[in-house]
Amino acid sequence: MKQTTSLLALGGLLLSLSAAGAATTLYAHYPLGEPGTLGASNEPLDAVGSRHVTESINPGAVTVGAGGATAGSTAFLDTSDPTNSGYYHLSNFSDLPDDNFAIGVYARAASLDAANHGTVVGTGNGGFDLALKPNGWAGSVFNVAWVGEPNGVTGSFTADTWTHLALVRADGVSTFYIDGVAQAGTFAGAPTNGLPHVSVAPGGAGSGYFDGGIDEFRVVTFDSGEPTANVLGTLMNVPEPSSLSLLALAGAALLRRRR
Ligand SMILES: [Ca+2]
Ligand SMILES: [Ca+2]
Repeated sequence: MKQTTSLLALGGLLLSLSAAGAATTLYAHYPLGEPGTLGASNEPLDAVGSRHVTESINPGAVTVGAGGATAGSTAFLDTSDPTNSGYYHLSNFSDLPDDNFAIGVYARAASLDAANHGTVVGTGNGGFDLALKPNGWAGSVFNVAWVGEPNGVTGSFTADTWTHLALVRADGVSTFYIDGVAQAGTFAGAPTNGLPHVSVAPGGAGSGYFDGGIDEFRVVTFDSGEPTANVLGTLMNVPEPSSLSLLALAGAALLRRRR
């Protein structure tokens, strides 16, 4: 009887966890390389809806790399050719809310050389921007303010190593995350979303084109008060750490009761 009660409790916990997870919603997902996820000129296609990124700059220099940044990915977009290449779309992020939303992407580059610096992904001029900059991986509200250390986080870059970058605006506060870890320095202003960018900064400009690997670009919205672990878990496509530890606790309780 005790075991039945425990199993019911565990079932209830699982239900509540899945309900909690539903409070983070995928707004767009660009797998970037798997069959059917790129357009005619390797344009990033949205797997959630139809927010495809269809305007291209020198797309002939962009290739598809085999293997991916995570277990859930088998291919990625490779912009490492020195040619300035990138993708954008004129308007299809205009209904992305400016609060309780987040963007995330995996990126890597061969070196921190200036030639590789540029926007990895972004949501427009005045929107969120994840980039490689002189100090390392960088978050900003483009042309408005850095989120975290200016010109990138010193020591955050390792050559040829996939790194997850995320910007989360939760209840008015924007924070830059590297591999799921919050970086010092937040920003309270509201981003202006509008135009998705991949491997090119809004407006282009000489140093705006990222040269490297780009994988699994996700954009999410979420409810006020949503645990950050759930938001990052969805962006990184890994189980939420909080859920895993809760499950471990529930499992331990069940085992204790069985003895
Ligand atoms: Ca991929
Ligand atoms: Ca390039």
